[in-house]
Amino acid sequence: MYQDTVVFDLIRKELDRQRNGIELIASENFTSLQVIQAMGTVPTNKYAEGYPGKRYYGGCEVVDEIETLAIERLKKVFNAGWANVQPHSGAQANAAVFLACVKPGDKILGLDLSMGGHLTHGSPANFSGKNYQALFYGVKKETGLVDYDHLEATALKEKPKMIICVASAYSREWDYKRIREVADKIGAVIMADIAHPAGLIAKGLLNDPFDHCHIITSTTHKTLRGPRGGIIMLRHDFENTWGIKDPKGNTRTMSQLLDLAVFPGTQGGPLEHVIAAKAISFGEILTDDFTAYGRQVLANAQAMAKAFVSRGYNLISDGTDNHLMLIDLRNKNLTGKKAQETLDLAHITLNKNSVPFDDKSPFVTSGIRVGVPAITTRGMKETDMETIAAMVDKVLMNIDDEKTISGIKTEVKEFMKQFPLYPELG
Ligand code: DSN
Repeated sequence: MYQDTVVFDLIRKELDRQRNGIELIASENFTSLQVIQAMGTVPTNKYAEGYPGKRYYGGCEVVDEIETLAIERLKKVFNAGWANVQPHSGAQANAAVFLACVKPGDKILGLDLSMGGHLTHGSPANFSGKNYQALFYGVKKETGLVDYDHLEATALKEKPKMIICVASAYSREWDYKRIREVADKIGAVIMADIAHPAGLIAKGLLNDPFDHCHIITSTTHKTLRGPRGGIIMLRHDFENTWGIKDPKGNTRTMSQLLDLAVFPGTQGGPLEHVIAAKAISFGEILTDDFTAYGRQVLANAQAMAKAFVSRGYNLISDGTDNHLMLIDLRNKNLTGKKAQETLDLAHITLNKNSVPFDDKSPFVTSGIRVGVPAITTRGMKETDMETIAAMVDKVLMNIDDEKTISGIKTEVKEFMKQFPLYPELG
């Protein structure tokens, strides 16, 4: 039989890259080995369009058990009343919510992408900006904090059908209660896309959006530390109070609408091997070890922020409440693009990021986003944040000095030996 060595060699190369580098991309993490193993298993062979007990194919009795387990564990993780674990990604989860809650041409209100929002929250380049009338709120220039007054004024004037909150490059807490008060004044539904802080919310380490926001979506691979994928949840199964009916004119509960919007609305067969891996990661989140992990993420983020501030870096909003920070490099006379590309050479990975009111394009940017979930999984503590900030600073302050950068690359490799990754894989 044909045995592919080329692809497996590349996978091995990627393992080495992950092992030897410092991963500061705020949306990445390292799953447990059992999560990885589950993804390479036989449920990948199974078609299971539908939901447990209501499938369009025979032979689904085992994957029904897997998917039911994933749903029940996820509900327990977030004290949710209902969950759908089938979305292939966060974007797919959000697409399903749009399909269930708003009609093409309806107004939606989300955080501007250039202020920390997400593509699927109304960006003109995305389905959410192409099919709907996207309006945006932002952050205040002086503080870097969400401008809730602007959000409220825009909502009252424009009456969007849906308000979207939580972000991909925002380091502060959210006032979900205030957003709900606004939404209630205009009868809007709130979608909280908690992809970034989900793992911290799950452990009660950040404000809980579930009682204030009608629908919660997330990815499973960021702070939740599971396989790449998406989820949708409700704590309360809201009746349809937004005038949405099914094609036959029947009023449905929100959970029924969302299930239909995932399948058959936006997806076909679910990835049951990934759902198996999701179930495993949800089991891991329910343990005390994950609580300790979440606490360490917060402690590391504080230590990292302090280490950058002490070196003269400007943090948007002057700090962080969660797992990430956004650094404005303009006072260092650097672009985000140059910083990202040069740090890559030293095997320190992060991403360039627009800062609020950026004067540079999204391809260049004035900032970088730094996150600690992945390095915390590697076992790092507060003192290691100081070491990493010092290495990042050395690269950025010697941006065209190849010798210094290559020296840091060697230091990074040596440093990472203390934090083994998947030693079982040899
Ligand atoms: N691309 C993700 C991030 O980096 O935040 C969001 O989907």
